[in-house]
Amino acid sequence: MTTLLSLPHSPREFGFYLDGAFHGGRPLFERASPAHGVPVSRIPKCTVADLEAAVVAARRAFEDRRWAGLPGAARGAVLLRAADILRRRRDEIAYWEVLENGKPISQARGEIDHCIACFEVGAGAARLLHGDSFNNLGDSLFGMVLREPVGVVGLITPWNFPFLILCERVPFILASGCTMVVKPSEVTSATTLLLAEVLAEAGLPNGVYNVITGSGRSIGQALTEHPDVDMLSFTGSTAVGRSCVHAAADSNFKKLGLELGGKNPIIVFADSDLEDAADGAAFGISFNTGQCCVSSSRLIVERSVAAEFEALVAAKMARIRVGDPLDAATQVGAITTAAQNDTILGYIARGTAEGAQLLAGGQAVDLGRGQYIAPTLFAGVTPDMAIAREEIFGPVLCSLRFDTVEEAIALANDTVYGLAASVWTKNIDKALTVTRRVRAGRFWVNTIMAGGPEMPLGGFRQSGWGREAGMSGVEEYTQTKSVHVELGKRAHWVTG
Ligand code: TXE
Repeated sequence: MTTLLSLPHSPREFGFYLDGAFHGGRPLFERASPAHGVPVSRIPKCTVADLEAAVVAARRAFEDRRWAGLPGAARGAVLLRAADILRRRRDEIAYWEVLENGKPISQARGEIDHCIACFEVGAGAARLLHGDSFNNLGDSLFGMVLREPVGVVGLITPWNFPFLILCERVPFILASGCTMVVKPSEVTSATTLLLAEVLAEAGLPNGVYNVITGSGRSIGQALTEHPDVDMLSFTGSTAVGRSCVHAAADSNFKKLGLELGGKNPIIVFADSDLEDAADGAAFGISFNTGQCCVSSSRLIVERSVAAEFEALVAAKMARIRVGDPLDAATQVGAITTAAQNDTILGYIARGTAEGAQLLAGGQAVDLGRGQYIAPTLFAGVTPDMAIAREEIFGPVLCSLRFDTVEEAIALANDTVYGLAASVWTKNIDKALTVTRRVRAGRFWVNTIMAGGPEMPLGGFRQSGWGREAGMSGVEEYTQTKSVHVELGKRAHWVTG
């Protein structure tokens, strides 16, 4: 039996969050549910002056040490309380994630569970964060390496995992002692604002977490250029990532963390459990409708089993339940924006025009309202095709074939990206050789999309800079200070 949640009767109006209070009075942007086409939220279009005020509040909260000056245990306690409140509000936050993003409710609930874990790991990281010491500099010199928070962080998040990407960063930024100004995607701002309620109830001091909503071109750009923001963490397109690098260079050389695109390989050897691997391939590209930076979008399959394997994947794709994301039985929901929907359909048309063969999907799914695309598999793809090279960010899997391990590795590395990769084989030599030689920040062997916030996340090459989550995630928001202490009397330089 499945349950279908209902839509809100009218759109909810949200305020932006500045220095511990919600504010209104700005023109509103109305967001419609991409799955249903009805308005669900009204989000303020903040001004650059609002952003300015938020940076001032975050700066004040950082400099007076109301947060950074607390023991790590006290910061950890706030994060643990936030985890408890998220547990209590899990279904409500998941519901808003569905309304604005279009992802299935069962998936959204699972994501909130992951977010709770992020806060718990962040709480531990706050307590464990430490520097280093050098006891080997000779008897007269002692060295300490202090870890200090970077300062005011600007955080720009995308629409594909509005709450999850937020929570893979916020607890770690807070654990480090930094303060922040968050600019969520204009189409999925609600849950970032709900987190403000959660953090306030958990006891986070005012001014530490601020949310300024609005467009990327105005508010996002101003945040990247702001001279009083010490670090910027950006997740989104490679093009905007590049503009963040320019903006940092042209303003104050702010530190950058970037998580950008991917064109992630899933390598399947003939000796793997083909049923398992086919399920992994169908899941890896269909999860979140393929709007996922770590989606496994390039299938690289050993030629001797390729036809059999592609048929297995196509059959599984045909059985995936695409539907209303408020239905608990749905596995694949709506495409989040009309622009993204057009982009994906455009790539599907291009794949056909380039001569690839469509084995599954390949068209929009008509549910009477909203925008949906069927999980799609192209066979006969060659490395020069646009569908094999460019990030589609939709449920479109492209199959390429190989004969040798070296060829598989070369195909996997034939991309400007390096976010994630997956290899399927029962042979330990092949598994480890591929793992060592393929350039990607996250790797899965005989599984896909597995993991928790204990492990660092991030990309090689044009997929980004820096690492989020785990101890690496909290260290990312710190900088080290090397302290040299003279023990006893220093030998004088001026001797004449
Ligand atoms: O991303 P944008 P879009 C990829 C994916 C997708 C493509 C375009 O391939 O098809 O990007 O998506 C803010 N200065 N990914 O156009 O524009 C914006 O408001 C500062 C991969 O939606 O990069 C939002 O908050 N900020 C990806 C955020 O940047 C700006 C996730 C992301 O939007 C800005 C999303 C500017 N000039 C898309 N312009 C991943 N790595 O997971 C926009 N923004």
